[in-house]
Amino acid sequence: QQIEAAKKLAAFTAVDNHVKPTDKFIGIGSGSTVPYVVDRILQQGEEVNKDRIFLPTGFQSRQLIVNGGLRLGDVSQYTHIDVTIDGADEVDSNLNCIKGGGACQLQEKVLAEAANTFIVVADFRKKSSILGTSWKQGVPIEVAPGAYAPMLERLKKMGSPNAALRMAKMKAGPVVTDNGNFVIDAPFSEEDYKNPKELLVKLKMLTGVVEVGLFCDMAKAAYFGNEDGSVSVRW
Ligand code: DER
Repeated sequence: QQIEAAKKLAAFTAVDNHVKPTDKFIGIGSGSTVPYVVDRILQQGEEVNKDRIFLPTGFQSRQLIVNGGLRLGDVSQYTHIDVTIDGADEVDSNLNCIKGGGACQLQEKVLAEAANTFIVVADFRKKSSILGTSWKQGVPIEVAPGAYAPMLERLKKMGSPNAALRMAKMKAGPVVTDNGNFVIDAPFSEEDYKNPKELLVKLKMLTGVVEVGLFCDMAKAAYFGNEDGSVSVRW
């Protein structure tokens, strides 16, 4: 429906604008918007895709590449890639993103950094001026299992009283990431979200942090599908 159409529009527009025939190494993000990215890349045809290598950002992303019959590559072998396209949970007016709703933010950030061009694709719900406006679940923090309890206490003292361990829905116990870690979701105040880079640095200093779902100064552009069938681009 409207949201799916918006995701598809953002993904198709981003691929058309940023996946050139000469691009050989392509990072594929995670979530429910990136399947449209793969669909659009497949529409570029076997001729151009047969010479490309696609790098995943997690198990779901790897499945998209394999199921699409595309060649899988690992960032440990291809450390400099042409373009990575990924979704986001929210994007502010300076292209800072909250990511990690799908608990894949470590590998997503690795692939975003390894790319010459990092592009975000999202539906209209993700387009905000300040982070925390639409995404209320908080900053996803991947944490080593042995450190989650003390980290929760630290987070509560540093401005996230509602920080919580992310519990699984179809499995007893917490969500476990592709890397075998837990996720803490830590909501912050608008004041904190106004300086996402500062918040990111503070969170990275917590003992046991594996990766923080704040992507600052990384995206080159963000494409949003709108309710009215138009697409907005933020540079
Ligand atoms: O976890 C992530 O960062 C993913 O990119 C995900 O949050 C994107 O969300 P989507 O399913 O709305 O595309």
